[in-house]
Amino acid sequence: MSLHRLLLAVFTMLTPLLLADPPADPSWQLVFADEFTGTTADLDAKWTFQNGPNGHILCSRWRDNAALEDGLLKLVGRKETRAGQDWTAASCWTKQQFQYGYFECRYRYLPSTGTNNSFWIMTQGKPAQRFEIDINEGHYPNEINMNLHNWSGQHWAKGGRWYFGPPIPAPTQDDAGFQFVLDEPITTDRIRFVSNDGGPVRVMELRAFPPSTEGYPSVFPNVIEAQPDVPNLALAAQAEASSTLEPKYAAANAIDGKLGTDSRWLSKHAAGPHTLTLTFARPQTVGCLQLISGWQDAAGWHDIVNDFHFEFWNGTAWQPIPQASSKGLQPTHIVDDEHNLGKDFHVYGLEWTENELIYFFDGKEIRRQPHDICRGPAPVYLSLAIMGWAGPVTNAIDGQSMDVDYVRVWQRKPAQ
Ligand SMILES: [Ca+2]
Repeated sequence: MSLHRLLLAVFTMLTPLLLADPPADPSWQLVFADEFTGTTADLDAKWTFQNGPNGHILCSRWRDNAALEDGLLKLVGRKETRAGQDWTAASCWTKQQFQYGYFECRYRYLPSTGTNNSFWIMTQGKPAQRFEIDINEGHYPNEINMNLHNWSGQHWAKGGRWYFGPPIPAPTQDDAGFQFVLDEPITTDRIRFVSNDGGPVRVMELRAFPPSTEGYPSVFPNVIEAQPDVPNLALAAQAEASSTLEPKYAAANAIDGKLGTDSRWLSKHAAGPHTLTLTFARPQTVGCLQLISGWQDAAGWHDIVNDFHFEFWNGTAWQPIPQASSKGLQPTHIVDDEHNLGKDFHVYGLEWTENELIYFFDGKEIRRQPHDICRGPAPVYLSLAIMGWAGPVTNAIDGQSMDVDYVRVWQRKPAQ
């Protein structure tokens, strides 16, 4: 035995729970690899492609959207109408099937929100036990989603999210309060808050002020300096919400003049849009809107609304109010170039054993879950989806691609 192999054997014995680098670990053997060299026509030797629409996402997916270039498999998102959907992308799966092993893929996300960049495993046909292992349903810019789905009988899913990058500091009072001073005052009898966040959306207080040359009261009461005496028109309005989680979280709580966790409107758990409409007894001229969202405890502020804007009723239709909108989805972790999964390639891995799923990112374990359902053969999938629950879908997707450097699968050698 060479010194190298001896050292490797000792290392392997010392670290039985740590997955050693599979190519170097003699107990594993490579059973599948595609390095994506060659030409686009070569793809069909190892992969089968979807050709058709998808009911649950915004794109149809086609062989035409996959290409081999520069040693990469490119799954391309395009803004084009095909099979009744406004976007196209690509999805493929291996002709070979696998049961247990170590699965690894090096890839780079399509660099835009509104995309799902997936490396996953799912049974085909109707075996007795149907399951899906999402090694990563990756959402730009820095979110990794790992899910186990049971597709036999009653469906269930057990998942985990992991963000690449250090967490953003907890929100403060400054993050919970918003003020919008309008360049052009608006005269209307109805104003509404609209949020596309997933529910519950939380509004502790919503205020509307007439135009003032004195300034406006602070979003949070300031006890040191005198406040401008500008009336809050919302106090005399009626409030109506698209939904209410429970009676104690009624829409009226959002205009009662009270701050506090006990005086909030909460929408139901549901996808947006969620609306909170103020109706004035007669038309009012509004020069400033204030919003306080979320809730507060000793640890700070929580669940502040991300994605919202205001609209007014012009007598025939709802119109957006320029300036009165959020900046859009706020990341929960710091995303700089180093932590942007659409900028660089990273290695996503899974060790699948009879009883456990262990997820890896760049060789580091990031999640571990037991299972008792993934006990049959299944192919490996690579898929790009355009969809509405991974941030805004914009033209930035058009012509960009999820780029895959390789897929490799190892399995344990049979015991000697
Ligand atoms: Ca309130």
